Amino acid sequence: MTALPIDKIRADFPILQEKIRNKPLVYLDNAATCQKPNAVIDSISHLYRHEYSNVHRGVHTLSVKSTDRYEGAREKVKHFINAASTKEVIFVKGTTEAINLVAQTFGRANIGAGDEILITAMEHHSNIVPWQLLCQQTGAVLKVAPINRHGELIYDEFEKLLNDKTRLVSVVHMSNALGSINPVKQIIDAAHARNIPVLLDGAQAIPHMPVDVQDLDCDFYAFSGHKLYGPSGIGVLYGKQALLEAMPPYQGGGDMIRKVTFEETEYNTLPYKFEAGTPSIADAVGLGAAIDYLSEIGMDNIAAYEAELLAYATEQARRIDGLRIIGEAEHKGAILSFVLDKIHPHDIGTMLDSLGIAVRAGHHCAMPVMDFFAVPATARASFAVYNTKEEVDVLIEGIKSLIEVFG
Ligand code: C6P
Repeated sequence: MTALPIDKIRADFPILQEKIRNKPLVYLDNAATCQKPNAVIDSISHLYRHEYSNVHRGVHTLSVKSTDRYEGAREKVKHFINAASTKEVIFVKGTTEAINLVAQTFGRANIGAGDEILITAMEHHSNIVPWQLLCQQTGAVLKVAPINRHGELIYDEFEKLLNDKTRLVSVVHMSNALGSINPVKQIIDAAHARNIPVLLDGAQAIPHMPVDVQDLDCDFYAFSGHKLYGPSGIGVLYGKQALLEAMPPYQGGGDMIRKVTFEETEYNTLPYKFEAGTPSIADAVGLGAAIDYLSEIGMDNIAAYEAELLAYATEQARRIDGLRIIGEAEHKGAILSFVLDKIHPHDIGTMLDSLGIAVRAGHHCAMPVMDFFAVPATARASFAVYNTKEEVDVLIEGIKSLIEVFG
């Protein structure tokens, strides 16, 4: 296996020492949310204990300290995704809010009746419903590029759907239900050849691989802090500066204004134009700490380690009679979705929990994917940098034992 100091990494995550039902916790629900290292927990605690106040509002020492820490976190995000400027890094609640923001600002301003928005058949509901709402509001049409039985985008079909009416392409970078990694550079190049901007839903990709928004040349990139070993309640919308400048604000309130009279309001500059109200200050600081933590390990190292873990888990899972993997794309991130003959995924989840193993069972907020594969739900094991081959073995043994008892 790739040489990462896994014991040391595991020791950084206090929750991994917990016992669940008297068994050592095997946490394999990282795609839903992943656990937090001491560095993140301590950074939040330190802020609240020593440096906390509101940001951008006060001249007093604590407000200045909090502002520095909050803006410092923005700087860390900028470097992490290689944005050209901190003006392009908008703090939001998470991926869901980031996509809704684009739909209701860029979308309302640029997409009208008869225009088309192109997504794929493997999207999370967060990258479907905001566009359906926009279509209801504007008369635009949602187009869906199909996937194949491996869970891969059928690229040729995607390209055929690009046309003069397409105003935006919005695709998932890595699918949460299948693990498939989309050919996003190819998608962006094809869309840009027709002057169509592209949003990437990076909720699942960002914790598993290096992301360089300038290299990708995406127009928007959305992700959540809580899937990146940071706190919940914070996420990022990256947008190219020129696009963000041209977009109307999302919400009105404090901080997003420069001057207000009853007749007229002048909006603040970027990124504040899109950050109305008191932001999630401590959560942003925690996200900054998570980024420092991951940068020290190295995203390339994480990607290589998790690829080996996934390959090992897949090989073991394929040997189990009656287990069907849902999502076998050639390019895949560290997600193993599966179903078992005769045992409902919810029962798989409950029974594995009794062994201390946390997996997610359900439709994973991707009901169209479940419909496509004609399953009501799947069980999903999703891996993080702190997981081990030994934990994969525990999972595999757990699955075998429940097949023996209930299959
Ligand atoms: N997927 C999962 O268990 P939020 O909830 O805003 O942080 O992220 C939404 C979201 C958007 N896109 C993708 C690809 C996602 O995976 C998610 C969240 C979790 O798969 C919770 S449903």
